[in-house]
Amino acid sequence: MKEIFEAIEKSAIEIADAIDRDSFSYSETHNAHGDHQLELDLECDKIIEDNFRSVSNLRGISSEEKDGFLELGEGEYLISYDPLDGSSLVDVNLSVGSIFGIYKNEFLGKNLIASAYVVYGPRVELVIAVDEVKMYRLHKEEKKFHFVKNLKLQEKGRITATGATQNGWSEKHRNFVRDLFDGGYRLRYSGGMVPDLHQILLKEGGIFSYPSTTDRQKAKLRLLFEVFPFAHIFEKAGGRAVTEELSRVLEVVPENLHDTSPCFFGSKSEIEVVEKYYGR
Ligand code: FDP
Ligand code: ZN
Repeated sequence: MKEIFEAIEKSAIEIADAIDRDSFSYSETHNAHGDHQLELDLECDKIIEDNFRSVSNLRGISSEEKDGFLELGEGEYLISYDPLDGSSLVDVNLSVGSIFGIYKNEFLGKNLIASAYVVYGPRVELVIAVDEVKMYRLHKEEKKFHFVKNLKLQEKGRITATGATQNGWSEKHRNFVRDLFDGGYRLRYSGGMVPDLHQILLKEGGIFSYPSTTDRQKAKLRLLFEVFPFAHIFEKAGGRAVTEELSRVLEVVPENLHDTSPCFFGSKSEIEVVEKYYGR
C-alpha cells in the first residue's frame, strides 16, 4: 500500500500544479454521468492513471472520468477515484479535490481497506484513512507532505451542508433541515463535496447530506468515486454514513461502476436526526 499512497501524493502535487497553470476551458467530451468534461478533468485523470501505472500491486482502476474499468496488472488492489471533484468550482477559485478508494477483490464497500482525499485550497491537504484518519499538508518548496494530526469527530457538531435542488427535496428532507436550523446549526455549503466534508472533519462534527429529489431518486453523488471513500473516512473518524433507507452506506451493493446514491455523512448525534425524519 505504501506505493499506492506515494502515487497519490505524487498525483496531488502534479494536480495542484495543473490547477495553477492550466486554462479551465471545456473539452469536446462528456463523462458517463453526462457532465461536460473540462480539459483539466481529463488532465487530472491522466496524471492519476499514469502514476498508478507504475504501482506494482494493482489489478486495475476505475475513474469518474472513464466509462469502464481499466485493467493494469495481476496485483491484488483495485482503486476507484474522482480526479477532480467540484470541477464547477474551478473557474470561481473555490476549493476542489481528488478522492480515492482502495479495495481488495471487488468494488464493494466492505472490501475498502483504505481511502484518501486531497483538498486543493489555499493549502493542499491530504487525508488518508486506514485504521485511523490522518491529515497531511503539502510543503510546496520541499514537494513533500508533512503529518499534521489525526482527525476524530465529536458526538455532535454545529454545521450542516446539504445539496441538490431545494424545490425537489422531499418533505422528510425539509423537516430534517428545519430541525437542524431550529437547533442552532449553521449552513456551510460550498458546493464541493471534498471541502464541505473536510470542513466537518476539521471542525470535529456536523452533517453533510445529498438527498434524493423528485427528479433524481438516486441523487447525484457516485458510490465508487465519492460516497464509499467518504463513508469509510467518516466511520474511521468515529462518525457514521447512511442512506435514506438508514442502512450503512458501505453495505450498498453497486450494480454499475457509475451508480449513485443519496447519502448522509455526519457525527453520531446528527445521524440520529436523520433517523428521526427518515425512519418509518
Ligand atoms: P461537481 O458537480 O461540481 O463536481 O461531484 C459532484 C459535486 O460537484 C460535489 O462535489 C458537490 O457536493 C455536488 O456536486 C454539488 O451538487 P449540487 O450543486 O447539486 O448541490
Ligand atoms: Zn465528484
